[in-house]
Amino acid sequence: MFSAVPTSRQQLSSRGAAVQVNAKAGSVEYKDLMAIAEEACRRGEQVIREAADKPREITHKGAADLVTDTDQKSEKVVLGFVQEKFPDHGVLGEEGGIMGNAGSDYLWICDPIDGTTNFTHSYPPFAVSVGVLENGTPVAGAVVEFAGSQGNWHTRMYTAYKGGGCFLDGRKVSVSSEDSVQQSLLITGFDQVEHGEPWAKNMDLFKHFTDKSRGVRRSGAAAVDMAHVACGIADAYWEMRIKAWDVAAGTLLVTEAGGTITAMDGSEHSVFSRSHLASNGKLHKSMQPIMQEAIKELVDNGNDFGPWFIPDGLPFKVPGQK
Ligand code: LIP
Repeated sequence: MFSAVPTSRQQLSSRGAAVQVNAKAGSVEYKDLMAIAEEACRRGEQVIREAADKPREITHKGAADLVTDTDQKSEKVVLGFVQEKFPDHGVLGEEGGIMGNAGSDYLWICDPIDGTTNFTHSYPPFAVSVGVLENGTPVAGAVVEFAGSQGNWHTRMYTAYKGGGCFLDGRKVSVSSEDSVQQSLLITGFDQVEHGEPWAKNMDLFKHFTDKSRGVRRSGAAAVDMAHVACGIADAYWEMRIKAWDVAAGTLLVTEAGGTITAMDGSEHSVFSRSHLASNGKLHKSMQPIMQEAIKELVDNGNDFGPWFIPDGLPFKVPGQK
C-alpha cells in the first residue's frame, strides 16, 4: 500500500504531534501526510490573516490575472514547511513551479491562495490548498477556507486521506444524496483571462444548468467549491482550464466523501486534467453526458482537452498524456 520513501524515522508537526513513520517500509502513513498538509495550510492561513486587513501589493500577471505579495509569502511558508518535513519529496507551487526532488514518488501541490481575486477584494471565499500525490494519485490533502469579513475572518478546515474519509474541522463529512438536477445546487467556475471558445461553451452550460437546477453558483475558488461538494452543501461542481494546484486537494476531499470526479468528457481524471466534473456521484449520470457533448464540440473545433500544465520531469504519466 505504501511505497518506500526515504524519510527520517519520526517527524514532529509544529503542534508537537508525532508523525509516525512506518519503520519497516520507511514510508509514511497517509494519515500523517494529511496532518502535515493540515499544518502547512495553517501556516499559510497565518500569513493570510496577517495580511487580510492591510492594503494589498498587487502585481498584474495579465489585466485580470492578479498575484499579491501574500500569495508569494504564503507559498514560501507552506512549501518551506513541507520541504523541512520531507526534504526528499517533490513540491509544486502555483507561483514557484516544481522544486525539490521531482523524481520522488511523492509530490506536494500547493495553491497558496486559491481565489486570489476574491482575496484582493476581501471577498470570501478564498483558501490555502495543499494536496499530496503518490505516483500521481491523490493520497492526502487539506483546504482551509476563509469566510467572514474584514476584521472578522474565520476559517473552516477540510482534510482527507486515502481510505480514511473526509473531515470538516475534524468531523467526518460526506457528499449529498441528491439525485435530481432539478433539486440540486451546483457550482461552476470560469477563466477570468481567456475568453475564447471553451469559456463561451461554459457560459452555455452555466445557462443550461441554471435553467434546470435550483441554481449555479460561481465562488471564484475551486478548492472551496470542491470542499463544498465534499461536505454536501453543494451537489456538483464543474470547471474547465484550471490547474493542478486548484484541484489537488479538492479531488481527494470529494472522492473520500463518497463523490465521483471525472474529466468533463467522462474520461479518467487526474489533477492535471483540463476539465473537471465533481459530483455526489448520483448526479454524474445526468450531468456528464451534457458535459461530454460540450467537450466533444470543443475538441471537434480544434480545442485541446488533453492534460496540461505537466511540470518538466514529472516521474509518472498522467491519463491521456502522450
Ligand atoms: C481561481 C480558481 C477559480 C477560477 C478562477 C481562478 P486562483 O484560482 O480557483 O475556480 O474560476 O478564475 O483561476 O487563480 O485564484 O488560484
